[in-house]
Parts: sequence; structure tokens; C-alpha cells
Amino acid sequence: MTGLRFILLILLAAASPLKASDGYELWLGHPPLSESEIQGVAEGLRALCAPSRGALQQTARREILEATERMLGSALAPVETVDQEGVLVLGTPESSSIIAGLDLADDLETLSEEGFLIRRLEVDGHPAIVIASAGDRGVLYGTFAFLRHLQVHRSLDKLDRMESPRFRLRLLNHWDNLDGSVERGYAGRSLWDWEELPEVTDPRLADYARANASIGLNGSVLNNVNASARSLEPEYLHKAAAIAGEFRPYGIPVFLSARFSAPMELGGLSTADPLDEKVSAWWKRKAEEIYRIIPDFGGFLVKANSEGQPGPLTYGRSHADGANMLAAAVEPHGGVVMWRAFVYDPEPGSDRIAQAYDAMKPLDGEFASNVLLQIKNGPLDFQPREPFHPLFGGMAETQLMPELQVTQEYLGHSWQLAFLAPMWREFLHADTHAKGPGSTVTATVDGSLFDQNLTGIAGVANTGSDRNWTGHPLAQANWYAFGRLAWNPDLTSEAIAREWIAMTLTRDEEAAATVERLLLESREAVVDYSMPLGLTHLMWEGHHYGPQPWCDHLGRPDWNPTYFHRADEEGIGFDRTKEGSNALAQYHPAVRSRFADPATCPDEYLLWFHRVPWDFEMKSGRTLWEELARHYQRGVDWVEAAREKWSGLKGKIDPEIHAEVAERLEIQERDATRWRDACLLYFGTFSKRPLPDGVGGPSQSLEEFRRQDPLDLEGP
Ligand code: GCV
Repeated sequence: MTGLRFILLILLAAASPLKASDGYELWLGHPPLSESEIQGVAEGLRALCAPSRGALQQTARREILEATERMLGSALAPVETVDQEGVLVLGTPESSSIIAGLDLADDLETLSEEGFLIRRLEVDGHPAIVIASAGDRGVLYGTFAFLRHLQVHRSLDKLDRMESPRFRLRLLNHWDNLDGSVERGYAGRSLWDWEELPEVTDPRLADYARANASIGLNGSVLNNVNASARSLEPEYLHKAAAIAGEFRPYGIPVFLSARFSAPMELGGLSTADPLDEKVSAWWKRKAEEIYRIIPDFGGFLVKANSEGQPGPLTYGRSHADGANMLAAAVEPHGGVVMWRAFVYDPEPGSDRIAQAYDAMKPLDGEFASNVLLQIKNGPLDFQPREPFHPLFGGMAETQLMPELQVTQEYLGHSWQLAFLAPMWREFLHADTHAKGPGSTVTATVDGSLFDQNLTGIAGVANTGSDRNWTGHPLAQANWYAFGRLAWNPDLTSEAIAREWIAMTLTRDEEAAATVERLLLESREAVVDYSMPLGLTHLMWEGHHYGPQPWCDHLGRPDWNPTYFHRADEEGIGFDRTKEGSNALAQYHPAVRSRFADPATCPDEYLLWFHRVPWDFEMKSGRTLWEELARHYQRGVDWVEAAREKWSGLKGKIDPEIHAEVAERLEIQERDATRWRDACLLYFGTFSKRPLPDGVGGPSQSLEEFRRQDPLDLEGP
């Protein structure tokens, strides 16, 4: 490196926290390392020996060259042989004769095709670093893991890793409509410009796929589960093919949500009955057409007989009949069907949260081998806190696939900070007891506990056309966290937050520690000020932002907040014990008995499973009313303190990002206060008890809160 270049690099490194960033680069900015950091790294990393074979390995090679150039100031020198110290060797035994010649066969055999090993080894007598895999994808994932290591640890130490992803399918689900809108999207319009496609492909498509690959994701469902049949028309298939072409170098195949009634809407058939031969033949032909246009098409995602969507029940057939018919159509092409379990009875009757289990459990063992049953983490609908869905651990003969929501439909949209890794870990590590203690949700779906060949996990995306992709700059961390947990559900929230901060926001240790605490505590704060102690579904109708606990006028009783909290002068909460709806019976006896007794039920699920009087004595010794009020206050206090901490980071974080987050935290404080005041005023009309000391008094009347739609208030 020349002296001038080195000085320039140091200046850049020192200045990097202050440069204005629009957030577009996500965690892939690869900022320059400082002089001392480079000294630790540059000697061990001089050249790259990587084959330019196959699209994915070419991508890996390019990523290494570009990122090292940005981090070290000069790109590694491409070499064909290892005849010096500090060569990074990349490839598979097929693509690299050097890797084939190393003693790695046994290790590679224990890894999946997507797995990789990174190791410091002697190669031809020289100390080298090797990134090896049995498959092209593994080379790409190993590359990104290596670059992550460099950015986070800024050293070449501890480079001895062997990893395979825990789930085979790691997908983002986009609820994107053909008109460019995004259902529950809070970051602008859809990333797919259906009008311009296929002739014009936005460079963002490749950048999106690159970001996904960098965190180990391996597929995208392009369109909303509330699907339009038009997505399956040739015109739209060619548009989807153009997107697939941009994603391909990053190993991201596309999938489509399929509208079950498409044979009627597109094919002119008089029925969509899955057992009708004309219908199954139509789907077979449609699958053939799709694979002709998109040869690596992944398969279908289906929302059927749910919230007005068509499905097999209309014809007296089962969900398994519907799923298996579609599965047979894509099976010859290697495709899969992800059939959603988010169903509830069209006519309300029994407990809403119990209906999906009642509908699906009897079908255990009936789904084809290329079908996954895609189940939301909780039995209701992505609320800020839910117990795990009892179908996990409850369907031993069915391949289950968790669905998480990355977009913050119920957690403050992109106006509020809520880092979701702790919530997802809470779910993934919940103990179902399906095969005794320690039967975590993860173990029930990753093939370790039950014989599940095909595994997967899905996240409803929070991306959009906003320049920074996710609206709230810190919401990028949720996209990142989803990918990292989909790869390895055992990663801690702390580790994920630390990685993301170091790669995206700041390398100042004090500042990073402050941001880490803010991220880690944020989701619990949202629970505190919106739906504490197991309360749920209290949000404003339609858009789901802000409080509306009084809402009781929606089309069906079980869409109303009043259905879920059941507050009256006696008490509050939903009794799901034997004396109530008995939904608790859906859990394994060990889980059931813990939740069924208010004395052992964790506070955070108390009002989810129990109806208790306002003076019920909580574990803290306080009454329920006092405890509830304190949770609301605690949530508001947290946001107030978070604003102060964030403001102390000025100068240590990119100014544009700092200002944008500060603005959103201000809104979050206003709206957290609104949650507290509106809910406590409303519940107070039943409890008729005073607010405990230290809980702020409301600034508006209940009537005013009822009149003002919280989303009409000023936003960022
Ligand atoms: C895509 C909730 C959301 C809907 C969503 C639905 C689903 O009801 O509010 O927008 O529809 O879940 O997951 O199918």
C-alpha cells in the first residue's frame, strides 16, 4: 500500500462515523479498518485464490475482492497457486484443485451443500486461510461469514468454523401487490416495479438479493398471500422471471403465492375443487409453464380458506387435499408447497385462537412430502407477545415451517423501535415438551426431534422502496436478525445485535454498547406500553397502529379488542382454562399445567390464559390493576430514557441516521404515552381504582382518545 493511500485510509476510517449515510448500504458498507486493525489483518491476507467458476462462486470471488479493497485499501491479488503466506483459498473440491488436495473430505461430508468451513491451514507449506464447501452456495455463505468476521472482530484470530444452516428453506415472504402497494408495508412501495418489468430491472433487485444472501437467506416469495390470480398469467411470470434473473447470482430463487381459485379465474373452469381432474390437470400445466419460464422456481405459498381467500373447504375437501394437489403439480420439477395454517372459522363461535389447531391437527400425517405447513409463531396473529402456537410439537407427522413477521404490523410500524430478535428467540426456544423437557420449538421443526426431511422458516419482509429499505433505520436490524436466526436459531440476540451494530452503525465501543442495550430492551418496552401481562389485540382497527381497546363494532366479534380483553367491573382477561374456552388443552400436559394455574403462569401470559379480578394478587405482591398501570408506565419511561441515551450518541453515529432515529423516538414517546393513557383511562372505567403513585395522569380525556385516529397524528 502506498503511503498516501494509507494516510487517506486512516482519515477515512476516523471520519467514517460522521459521514452522512442514507442507509442504503445496510450492513454491507465494509468501512475501512483503522491503521492498527489493518496491521493485524493485512499481513495474513494478501492474495485470493478463487476459481471463477459458476455464478455463485463468481459472486463470492467478487464480494471478497470488493470488500477487502474497501476495508484494507487495496484488493487482494488474484493468484492461481499458493506460493506465499496470506493467501485466501476459496472453493469446492470440484472447483479448486487446492481444496480437493486438502484433507477436508470428512469434514465437508458432515456439512450440508450450503454449509462451509473456514480454517487457517498450511497450504503447500504456507500459512493460508481456507473457505471450503461441498456446494457453490456454501462458498458464498462462507465468504459472507468470513467478511462478517473481519468486520466484527477485525482480526484473523479464531478462524475455525464449521457451519450448516439449521433450516433448508429460509425465505422472505413479501406481501406485495401487483399495483405496487405492500400489505402491512411501512417502507414505501414494493421493490418490484411490475409496470417496468421485465424490460427494465432496477439495480436494487440485485442489491436486495445480495443483502439476503449475506445473511444466509435463500428464497423470496414475491407476492402477497392475499394473492391475485394474475400473478400466474404468462405476462407476470415473465416479469417474475426477470426478477429471478437478478436474484440468481446470489442464490435466491423466487416463489409465488398462488390463488387457489386461479383455474377458474385464469383457466375458465367452473370449479377449483382439488379432486376434480380438470383442476389438477390445469395446475400441472401451469407448473410446467412456470418452470419453462423460471427453471429454478421454488414453489407455491398458499393462504386458503382464510379471511375470504378461496380454498378447498369450499368444495368439501380438506386443507391436505388442496395442498397435495398443488404439491403433485410442482413435485416433478422439485418444487414445494407452503400451506399456511393461519385459518380461523368463517363463522365465529369457538375461541378464535384455538381454531387453527382444531382445523389442522386432525390432518397430521396427511400432507405430501413436498408440503410444509407454515404456521405463525403464535396462535393469534403476530402480536407483540404470544405464547407459542400449540401446533408446534402437536403435529409430529407433518413438516412444519414457522412464519415470523419482520414487518412491524403490531409493533409500531416503522415509526417505532422494536428489535425483534428477543421475541423470535423467546418463541424458537419455548419448550413444547413434545418429547419431554427440552423439546424446543426449534427442535420440533428442524428435523432433530421429528422425522422432518424438508425444513424451513419464513419471515414477512419489512423492505420497501424507501432509500434505506426499511423506513426506520434501526428496523434494518430486524431483517438482519431474521436471516441470522434462520441460519442459526441458537445465536443470541446480543451477538446478533453486536454484529449488526458493528457492521452498520458504529465501531465506537461505548456507543455500540448503548445501542445494543437500546435494541435488546426495545421490544419489551413496546409490550409494556401497549399490551402488557398477556393482553392482546388492543390496537386501532384496520391499520393496527395505536390503542383502541374500546373497539367493539367490527364485522365479527373476534376482530374486536373487547373480545380479547373482556374487561368489566369484575376483572379482565380471557379464561382459556377448563372453566373457560379450554384452548389450553391444545398444549402438552406439562405446558398446559404450568399455564393453567395462575400461580405458575408467567405474568407475561396471565391475561392471555386467565380472567382475574382487578385486585388479584400478583407475584410482586401488588394488585393486578397496580401492576398493569406500572407496566404501562415502565414502557413510557423506557422510551423517554431511550431518547436521552440516543441523543448522547450524537457525533458517534452517522448524522443523518442519528437525526432520523431521534425524530422517530420522539414520535414513539408521544405514542407510547398515548397507549398508556388511553388504555389506563379506558380500563379505569371498569377497575374504578386510582392510578398508583408514579404513573402519569393523562393529558386528554378518553373521549378525545376515542375520536382521534393515532395514525392521523404527525409522522416522521
Ligand atoms: C396478508 C393479518 C394481517 C393481514 C394478513 C393476514 C395474514 O390478519 O392483518 O394483513 O394478510 O394476517 O397473515 O394472512
